[in-house]
Amino acid sequence: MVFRALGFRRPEVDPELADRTPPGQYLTERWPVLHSGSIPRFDESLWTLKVTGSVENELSFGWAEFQKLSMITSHAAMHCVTRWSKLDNDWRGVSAHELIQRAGVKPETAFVNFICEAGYTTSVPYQTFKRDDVLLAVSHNDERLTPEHGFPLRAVVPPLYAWKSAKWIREVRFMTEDSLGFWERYGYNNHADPWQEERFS
Ligand SMILES: Nc1nc2c(c(=O)[nH]1)N[C@H]1C(S)=C(S)[C@@H](COP(=O)(O)O)O[C@H]1N2
Ligand SMILES: [Mo]
Repeated sequence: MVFRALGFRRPEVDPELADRTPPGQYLTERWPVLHSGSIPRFDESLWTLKVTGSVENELSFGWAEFQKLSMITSHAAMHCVTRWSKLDNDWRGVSAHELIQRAGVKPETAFVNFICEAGYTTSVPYQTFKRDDVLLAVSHNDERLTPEHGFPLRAVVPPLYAWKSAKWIREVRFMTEDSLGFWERYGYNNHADPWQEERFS
């Protein structure tokens, strides 16, 4: 089948890999590129990351400023709804916790919207965003993100299908109610748990 020809492996060959691979997924060592639209150009003088919505302090970071925030590493798998999974990624970036603390997220917050270049959006429950492994990443496996993988900044939400890991993010908006994102409006499942195979709604 075509997946195997492209270097995708069935995880069943190795129980240890099978345990880490959600149902219906194939493993790849390469890193496929997947997105709608074209790769945005980065202009350091115009770029900002905004933190808005149900917070005590709305924030806006320039690129240099953002680099000075303390960073964490998150070791995680990546699962695309088109059935490829890439295990063992080391992401480095600013943790969700760091943004939550700096912005002072209000108690009524229930969802987090990621707003990206060219209008791409997606959202996650605040409960998920608060996890220790969620971050806004600037690098992958010790190398700065490449433009096709989200440079300068992407969200990484390991427990959910990868369309929730928004590339080229420009705003994190805390919300009291949910708002459907780009792929979710096309019928992708808004819960997006790969272990439950929540692919489409
Ligand atoms: N801005 C933006 N981010 C996006 C997407 C997109 O279309 N636009 N696609 C998502 C999907 S469906 C996947 S699988 C991952 C793929 O990330 P990668 O190209 O780095 O592998 O990016 C996600 N982030
Ligand atoms: Mo995807």
